Order: sequence, then C-alpha cells, then structure tokens
Amino acid sequence: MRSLCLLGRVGLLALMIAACQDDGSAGTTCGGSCGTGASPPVGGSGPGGSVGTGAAGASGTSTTSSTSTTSTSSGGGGGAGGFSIQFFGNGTGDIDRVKIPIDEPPPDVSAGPPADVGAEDFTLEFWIAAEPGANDAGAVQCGENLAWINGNIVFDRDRYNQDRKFGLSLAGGRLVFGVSGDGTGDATICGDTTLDDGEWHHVAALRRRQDGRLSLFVDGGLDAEGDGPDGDVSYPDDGVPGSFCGGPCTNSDPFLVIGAEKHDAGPAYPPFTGRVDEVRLSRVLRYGAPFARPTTPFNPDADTVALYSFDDPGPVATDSSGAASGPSHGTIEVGGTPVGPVFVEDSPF
Ligand SMILES: [Ca+2]
Ligand SMILES: [Ca+2]
Ligand SMILES: [Ca+2]
Repeated sequence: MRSLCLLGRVGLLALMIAACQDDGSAGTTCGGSCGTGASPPVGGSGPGGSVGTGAAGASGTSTTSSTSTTSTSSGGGGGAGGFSIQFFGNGTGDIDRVKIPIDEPPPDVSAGPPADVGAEDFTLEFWIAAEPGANDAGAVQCGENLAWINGNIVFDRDRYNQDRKFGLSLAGGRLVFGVSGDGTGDATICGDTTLDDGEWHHVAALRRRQDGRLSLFVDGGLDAEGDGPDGDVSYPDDGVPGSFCGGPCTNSDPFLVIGAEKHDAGPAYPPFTGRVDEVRLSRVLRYGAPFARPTTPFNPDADTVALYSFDDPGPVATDSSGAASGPSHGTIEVGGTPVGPVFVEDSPF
C-alpha cells in the first residue's frame, strides 16, 4: 500500500486518537504512528479504554515551512472549523472505518435508529477531500447495475446479496452513487467532477422514494442524475443478515459504514483514503436546483435524522442531530498501518 502520510505533506496537524483496539486474538494492540509529524497514540489501554487526542507531533502546534504556514489552536480543541476524520484505506479486518448501526439483528423487529434512511426521500451529504491518486479504483460503467461497489467506497449501506441498499464511492476520481430497490432493480449514476484534487468538496446525494430519482450535487452544482429503482430501500426491520461472512454478516450488514467496504469482501471492493467531515442525513430532498455550497457547519432541524461533525475525537461518532428516536451514534474502528482513521485539525470551514 502506498504511503499515505499525507498530513505532514499538506501541513496539517495530525491528532491521533488512541489507536487501541481489541483485535480479538492477540489482545490489545496500539497502532503505530504515521512517521514524523504525527504523535504516537496516547492513553487508552484496551477495549473501552480512554481515547484522547495526541499531543501535536514534534513540530508543535504551529508548523512553518518555506511554502506554507499552518497555525492551529493549541490544546487539541480544534481550529475554528474543528476536526475532520481521515481514513487510510486499510480496508480489512473491520478497521479504518466508522460504523453506524441501523438495525438490531434478529429476532428484533423494531425500527432501526433514525440513520436508517430510505423509507422516505433522503439526502446524504458530507464534505470530502482526497489527494490525487490516493484512490485507485478506475471509472465504472454506470447504468442499471451495482457498479458503485467497485469504486473506493466512501459510504456503504449495502446488504450482502440482498436488496434494499445503497452506497457511494469514488471511481476514476469521480463520484458514483448507487441504489438497489426491493425487487425493483439497481441503478448507479456517475458524476462528472474530478473530486480527488486535495481540496474540500461538498457532496449531496439525493434519492426520491416515489420514483427512485437519484441526483448528485458537487459544490452545489448538479453533477449527475438519473432514474433509479422505486420504493422503500431502508434496512428491513426484520432483516436477516446473509451468511456470507463465515457465518451471518451480523457485524457488518446492519450498519452504515464510512470509509470502507463493510464486509471486507475483497480487493474488488476497495476502501476510501481521504478526509470526511460534516455528514448529514436528512429525510427530505434538500436540494432541487443548484445552490451555493454551505459555508458553515450544519445546524440540526426537524428533517435532520443524523449529523456527525467529527469534532469530538473518538471512539464514538457522535450524532448531534437530536432526532426523535435517536441518537444514531456510531463507533470509530481503528487499526492498520498507518493506523486509521485519525482526527485531523482540518475542516472545510
Ligand atoms: Ca429499518
Ligand atoms: Ca431487526
Ligand atoms: Ca468537523
């Protein structure tokens, strides 16, 4: 895997969360740091142990080079825009990802947390930054297919070999958004804008339940749209994860996963490398026409069902939406080399 020690190169201050995970076999391991510039993990001594932001690396809280100066607030509290979360594309072993539960496994048949969108219209929006070449999935053939799963997966709301699912990936540096209905077919739409230029971009993926209409907006401009399968694509409340994970996929199926392919099904379904911030799930179509991209973090409203600002470094991905029947907190699953994800003092604002 290529070196992804991007933080030093772009002058960011990497703040490592304590990378302590129970790997299930060899006890507690704490991942290493990403070379100079990133601190080693701090604190945390096992499952449930504390997680903190590391002190800044040897460069301190202000980094100056001949080409750039990046000043950051001291104390690890984040700058004006706070933190974002950086994935390193490890993509194996259920690590380097955010996992948001959306359904209780059988025999529970109650409604999942509010983050289980798809029974109504929905908008999935977020900010994303990816370095050129860091995500190497090539362009995919879009249309009535599942090709989105072959991009570097940013959001995975798959169901393994079952219907009612969706996801979003980067393929050939462009966004790909796909949905599968309940026996109503599959659709993948492909964006036009090159996203992997190292800059922050606002992305909104919209799906209209009534007729399955899909649309993608990048930085407020319409990037792709197309017809898609109709009907309810939420995770079924009585859903039974398929047995494709050495047993039932209970630990991967009923989740919305950020940063990786949820089942670790193999290299054909690659993970994402880059930064994500300000993830908002809404139960309405937020945008019907081009718009000015946001200039500030989102504030919850009545249609916000989940909101993750990643300003509160791990191990919980805090949902600040205040949605009824919520919150839809997620977990941050850390590991790999370089250890990811990490919180970085870099955000779109
Ligand atoms: Ca459900
Ligand atoms: Ca259930
Ligand atoms: Ca943030």
